[in-house]
Amino acid sequence: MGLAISSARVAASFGPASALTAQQLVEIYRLMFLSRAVDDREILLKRQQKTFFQISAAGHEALQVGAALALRPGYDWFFPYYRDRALCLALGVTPYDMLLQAVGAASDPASGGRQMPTHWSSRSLHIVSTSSSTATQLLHAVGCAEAGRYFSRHPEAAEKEAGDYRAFHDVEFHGDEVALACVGEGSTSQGEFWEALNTASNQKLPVIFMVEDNGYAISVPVEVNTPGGSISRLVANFPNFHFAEVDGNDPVASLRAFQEAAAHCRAGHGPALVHGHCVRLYSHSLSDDDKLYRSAAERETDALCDPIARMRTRLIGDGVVSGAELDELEQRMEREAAEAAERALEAPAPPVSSIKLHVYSEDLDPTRAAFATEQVQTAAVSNGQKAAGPRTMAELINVCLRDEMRRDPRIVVYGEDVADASRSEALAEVKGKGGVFKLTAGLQTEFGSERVFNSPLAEANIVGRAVGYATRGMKPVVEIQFFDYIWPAMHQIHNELSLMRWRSNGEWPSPAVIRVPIGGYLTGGAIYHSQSGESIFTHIPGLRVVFPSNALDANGLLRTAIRCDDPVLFLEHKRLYRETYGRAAYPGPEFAIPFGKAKIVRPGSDLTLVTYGALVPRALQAAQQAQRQHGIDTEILDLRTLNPYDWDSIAGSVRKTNRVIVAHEDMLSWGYGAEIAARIADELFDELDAPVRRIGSMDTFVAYQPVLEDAILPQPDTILKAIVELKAY
Ligand SMILES: Cc1ncc(C[n+]2csc(CCOP(=O)(O)OP(=O)(O)O)c2C)c(N)n1
Ligand SMILES: [Mg+2]
Repeated sequence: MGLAISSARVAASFGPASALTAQQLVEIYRLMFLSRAVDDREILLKRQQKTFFQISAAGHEALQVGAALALRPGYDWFFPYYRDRALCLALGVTPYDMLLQAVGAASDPASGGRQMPTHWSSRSLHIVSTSSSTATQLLHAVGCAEAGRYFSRHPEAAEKEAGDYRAFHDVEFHGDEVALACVGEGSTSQGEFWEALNTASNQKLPVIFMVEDNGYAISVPVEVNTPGGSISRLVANFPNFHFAEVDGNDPVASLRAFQEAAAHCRAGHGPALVHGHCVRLYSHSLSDDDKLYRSAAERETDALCDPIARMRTRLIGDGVVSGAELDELEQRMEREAAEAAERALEAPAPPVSSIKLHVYSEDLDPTRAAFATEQVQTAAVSNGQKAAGPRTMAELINVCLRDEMRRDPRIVVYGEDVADASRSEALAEVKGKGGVFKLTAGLQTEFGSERVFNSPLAEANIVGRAVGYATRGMKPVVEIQFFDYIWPAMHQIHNELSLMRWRSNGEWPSPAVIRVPIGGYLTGGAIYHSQSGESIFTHIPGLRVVFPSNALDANGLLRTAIRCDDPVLFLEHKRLYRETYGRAAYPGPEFAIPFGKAKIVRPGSDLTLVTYGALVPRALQAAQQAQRQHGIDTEILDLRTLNPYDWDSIAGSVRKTNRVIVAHEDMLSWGYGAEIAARIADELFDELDAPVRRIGSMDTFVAYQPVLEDAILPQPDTILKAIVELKAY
């Protein structure tokens, strides 16, 4: 036969796997072979020290090509992992694109030279930026599928809005698109795998999980990761799933398995899991040597299963194509890989000046004056709120959520216990829960269960899905019930949420808001309901961190957090939720406060006290005593946002008073104050008449017994003592 084969994919015209044309069969072979040729070319470059890392798809090509050809690039959504070269080639990523990433070129379309090779991303193909973390991407696929379903039911939510993040997020949806989530068999041990299956199953989401089972996770064989050795057996009881186990060395069987899986998902029956058995023909990566832990016999057995050799034999044996024609095709693919490498090696590296680009949004700066809106008091009445009177921080946060949800249909609110009642029959007769602190009370009742709902008790699930929602242009405003339990979500916050924009060179922003009750002074809160730790999060580039001390600031800063285009950690001090201190009248639905603007809550001339959160009212108490008892006039600066923070206001105040204390509730050592104090010492040394002082809690945990809690956390007396000592220095 004549081979009319181009290097471009033969479109999305693959019919049923049972009726493939000769040309389609050869196209499958071409994609598999091209993937191997690019791998081998990259290995050569790495050995020549022209690239810096290599990991291959060798042995996985058949399964991956089968998956890709069952789906539609730019229509369906793809969450690949690092071994998915053949998948991405078949979706439309070119060998040149791949080699640009291998050499770390500025023009690498996936990351601009920021990520290792095979860390895929393409907006036009709907390949969402992938990290090196195993299994995090599965929860993104779940959130992505939820968002697609939401838009198809609420198409009006896709409309653009000039005044906020929506201006920069185009929405695409069709109603029957699926999300493909890929993972190795070893990585199914990660909790995030099970958390993703949980929600996909419960919500009947159109997600296909592809488990690429090559029997090894680096050097660890499958039976160590998977009890009984078969992930298919372990997952078999998840409701609503379509399950398939397939010979992943056979591309036609794989294609059939994925076509059936896609049909199940597109029909709205729920998710699917395709467990493909394949082989890892090379070591884990070029940094690994599998001869150190695999027997020669085992490696030889795997080599005999090489899906490319098998497909070649089959095509020739079935008379689809001659050996000579395949020889010619193979040479052409090798040439294509070699030429792509040659061109990529000439591509310039990114300039050093580009490093800081895309850490945060360049489009929408949350420090800008546009976020400093006027109070619109009249709106309070038209918005159906009670007559203006002092409202607690808890109330004004709840009201802000309600106002923003009315304004922006892309907002969803979820977390543990945040719904009024998950069972709709109960909702008719009960008042509703609305969060353990009642911050989300009434939201489900007003906005319905599609926009306000309970998550499983799994913090990585909450944040991972938020990344997926944000991928599609939605605005998840999620709650972690207590700061003390944020740690299971830390992987998603640090490696995914905060990094998406930078690692994809600006292609995939992830502007979710995470609201978190934080802090102690609860009298009995003890170790697991009193934690602070904000500096751990201000140490993460890409993440905005907000920490209001009063009702009005909480309202205005939460509005900015929701409207801006960066991920925000919004810390709410539990002790301040219902305090008399800091109550305020409802400021209206447009009241916003820009990030990075500290507030002078008490002007003074003798010394500066830089603080935030629950230490603001305690510092005020101490400052009043210092004035009364010692005649010391303390200026108190409430930072309000910790990243960004208002250096200009700190510097201005220190220049005026020449003495400064930085005070926070969190532990002293390595705390937030260490950075501020170091910068003051560095940049304002000449302005200082005394050393920079810091106040924080003891370097321990917070105990249950109130006598101990009082001693551990900084009190007004602690602050007063420091003020008096510093003034006398
Ligand atoms: C969360 C996390 N832990 C550890 C690693 C290091 N690591 C990279 S790949 C890998 C093995 C993965 O095995 P498997 O899921 O079977 O995929 P395979 O590489 O075999 O395709 C490990 C431990 C990582 N990247 N991410
Ligand atoms: Mg594996």
